[in-house]
Amino acid sequence: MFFSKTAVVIASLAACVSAQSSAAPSGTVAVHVVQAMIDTSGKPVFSPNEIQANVGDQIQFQFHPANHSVVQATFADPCIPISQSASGNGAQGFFSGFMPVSASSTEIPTFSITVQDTKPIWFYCSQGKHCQAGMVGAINPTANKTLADFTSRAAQAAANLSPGQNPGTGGTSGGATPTTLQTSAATTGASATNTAIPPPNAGAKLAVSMPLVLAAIAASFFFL
Ligand SMILES: [Cu+2]
Repeated sequence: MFFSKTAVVIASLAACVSAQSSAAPSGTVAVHVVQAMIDTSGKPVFSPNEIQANVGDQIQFQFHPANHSVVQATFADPCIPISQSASGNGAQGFFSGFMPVSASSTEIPTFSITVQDTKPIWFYCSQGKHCQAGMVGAINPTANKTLADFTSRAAQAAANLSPGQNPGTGGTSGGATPTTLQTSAATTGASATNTAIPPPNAGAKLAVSMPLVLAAIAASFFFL
């Protein structure tokens, strides 16, 4: 019966969501999904933009049209890659590369990191002026280092840089993807993987996509 199947799908999704807020059961990993997207008001955002995660949890960024990225920053320098930030102390950090996605795409590209310590992790989108516009986020922010503070300082940032980009060149064009960085592991608080999943466009596809997501997550562990 249709309604009972729907209920089962909703129940399984609810189970996935609830698993994100506490430690994952032994032998599994908690996955926090973050959408990189344009919201209904036309604003570029990460949704959610604030994540509470345990060590060992994964954060999976899912990329929607048109072209976003996720770059690790320091709290002090919101729209500058941690690798180019004076406050980064030489850390490499993660960078998804740019993720161009057409409106008719049949896949959602994803980029995942694994939380490796309890320190706050700060990130932003390096497309155009998305960082200044508020497309920023935090994993495990603190009372002293808040996402609100990070966001307000991002709005004042002089430039929005991708890794390898010179401040003198201004904003990003969105075309170039430094492939050497795209799948590189981070040295500060997170390790990263790239993959893609089918979009859960229709309710009927949800039951199919969840196992695929889990398979992708499982597969990613073999390559770490
Ligand atoms: Cu963006």
